[in-house]
Amino acid sequence: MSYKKILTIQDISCVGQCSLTVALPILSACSMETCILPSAVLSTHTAGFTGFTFRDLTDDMPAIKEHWMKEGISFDAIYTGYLGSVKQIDIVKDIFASVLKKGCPAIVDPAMADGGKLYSIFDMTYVNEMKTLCAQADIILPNITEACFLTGVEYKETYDEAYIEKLVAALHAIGAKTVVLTGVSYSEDKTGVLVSENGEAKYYAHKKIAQGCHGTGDVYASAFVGAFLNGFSAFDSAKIAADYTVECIEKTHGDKEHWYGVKFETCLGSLMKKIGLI
Ligand code: PXL
Repeated sequence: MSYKKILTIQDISCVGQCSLTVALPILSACSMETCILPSAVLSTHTAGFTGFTFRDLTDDMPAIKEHWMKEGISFDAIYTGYLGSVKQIDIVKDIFASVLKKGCPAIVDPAMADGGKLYSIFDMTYVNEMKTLCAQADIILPNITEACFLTGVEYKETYDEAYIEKLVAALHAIGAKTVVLTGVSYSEDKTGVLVSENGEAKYYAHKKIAQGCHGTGDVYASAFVGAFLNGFSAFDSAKIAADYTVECIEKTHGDKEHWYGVKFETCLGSLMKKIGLI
């Protein structure tokens, strides 16, 4: 496998184990050059902390891209997560068009919602703009809440396979090519991921750990991207990322002080083994 150069665009939450502080170490462990474009700098993430600072970096992004273009810098993949503003979504589309190598994947995690609700800084204008970014992506990784916001399908806590089929069809209808839908659970003790591409859907179920954890969406997406760029299929990458995320939750579960993220660093060796890097 050749040495790849990936760009990931998401915020820096200085404390909280999410977004870039998760993506950068995980992708580096997956043996690729990881370049970053921070969308915003926050003192902490926004889920559970109050009074966080927020420095929007939207206005810096076009000049950063222009400089890369002047230097002839381009990427083998671009992976986006939490973005700081509606305007940034347009800038990201321009970045896809100008510095992503031809035929290389644009991977979008529409990180904006969970548990039936949008994260605190987002509104429907942001959702509608995110829909247009997902339409340009090769792979999207929404959870069920995000999928419902993107498609207008009603959010449900309990559902059957027909509901998930309808949700996935609606995601493809907005233009998404490969859909990796996370948090799909048909029973009390299991959850899983559904991968739909080329008219075929495959489901992988794994253990559900009762307590919900922050930051697991970013751990999951980063591990998925790491495996995918190492040559695994979307479905095998989804399985590797799921098993790794479960291990991270298990390492964290039970530590009441550590409510804001998962101890993903303690399992990086295991992820590297699953990918065949060690
Ligand atoms: O993707 C999770 C995430 C990332 N970044 C920030 C967040 C959250 C979740 O709340 O607040 C700033």
